[in-house]
Amino acid sequence: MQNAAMAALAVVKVCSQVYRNVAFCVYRTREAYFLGRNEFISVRLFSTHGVPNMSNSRKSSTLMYGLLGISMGALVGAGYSYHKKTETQSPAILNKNMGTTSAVLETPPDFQISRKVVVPADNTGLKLTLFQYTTCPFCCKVRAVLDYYGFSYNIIEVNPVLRQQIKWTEYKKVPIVLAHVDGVYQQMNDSSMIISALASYLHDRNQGLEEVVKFYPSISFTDDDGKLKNDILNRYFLMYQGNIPQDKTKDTILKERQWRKWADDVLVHMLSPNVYRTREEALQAFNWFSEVGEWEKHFSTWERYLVVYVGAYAMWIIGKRLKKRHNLKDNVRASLYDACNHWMKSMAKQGTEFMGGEMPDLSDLAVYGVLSSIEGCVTFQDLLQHTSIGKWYYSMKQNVQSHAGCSIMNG
Ligand SMILES: N[C@@H](CCC(=O)N[C@@H](CS)C(=O)NCC(=O)O)C(=O)O
Repeated sequence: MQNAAMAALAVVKVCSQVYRNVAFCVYRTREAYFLGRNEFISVRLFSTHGVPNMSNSRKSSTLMYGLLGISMGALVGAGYSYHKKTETQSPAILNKNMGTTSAVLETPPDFQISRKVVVPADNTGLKLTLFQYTTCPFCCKVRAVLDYYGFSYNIIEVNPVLRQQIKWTEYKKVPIVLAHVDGVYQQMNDSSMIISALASYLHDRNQGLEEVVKFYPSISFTDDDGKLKNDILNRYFLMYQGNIPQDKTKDTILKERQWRKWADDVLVHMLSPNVYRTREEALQAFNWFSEVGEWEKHFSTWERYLVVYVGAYAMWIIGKRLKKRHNLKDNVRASLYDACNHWMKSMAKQGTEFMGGEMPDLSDLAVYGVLSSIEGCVTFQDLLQHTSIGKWYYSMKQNVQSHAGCSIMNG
């Protein structure tokens, strides 16, 4: 924006200068012409005062041309800046049709399964595989949903430094989920899309998962800095296909969507600056990640030390940048407490145990999932001490671990 304004200003200046010069030349030529022929015409043409005085006439006509020049310059400048603006905006959306739908694999990538979660109630036959970092908040969110509804799934722990386990895919983030449908493997990227697709599928299994996934295309576009981005714009929408569940209203659907988005856009950004607040806390956090992610089992010793020590130091530095980028308070804990108090107060206002009412909804699962990613960190202990979120959190944990939402598996 600043560049466009500077360019417009420069063009206005140049144009008005050129116009002044051109106007002056035209004036001189016309002056010479009319002086030779008919002074009256010359004066009438260039002076509105009708005083047959050459110096007045010259001044006013210069003024007029100056003004004309400035307005033309401004016009050209505005046109130029509009052109520059539209020039960078026009190729913003790069997809020709509907965006890119998630990939389908004939054979699954061959990696050692880190852990198997088996829930006998799962009758979907989807044989889900989750590629994850154990303590990534987005992966924790997906696990919270899978566990709550009672899906069986395999976990493949991805090495956060070498990331060999996701070399097979162009999408370079975790979580990724593969689902076995009709003899092939449907890939799903992005935690919120995975959750929306699976929840939509559970709501109405007549729409096959491969069909549901097609409702979440990835759109490619260039952002304001000209960087290529991919985004699933409707990732928080559930595909009810006009068949809204009985216990939902338009308002509760909207509220669930907004809080899910809040979990991703606000709450998640509180974590790193808090967890990596000091070097000691960063190291403590990484040691807990290593323990809970069983890095000793999955990675070689040198890989583990590399991740723990280099990771902790790097994140301590990055945490400070993230604090600024996301406008956290100087005391970063206060921002985290504020966010959690906001969540708790909204629930108290509703007078229900969960944001979803009597039972958790996807927003409860999202907020719980995000917070569970720091459960073993000093930050989480501080959070329990300084806010009243503990009761809701442990109630959520109990519901998730007992697969309290699994009744949906049977219709
Ligand atoms: N919008 C994505 C964000 C996923 C994400 O940023 N994941 C991080 C891990 S927490 C990641 O994989 N970053 C790339 C990397 O580690 O190289 C989602 O909701 O799944």
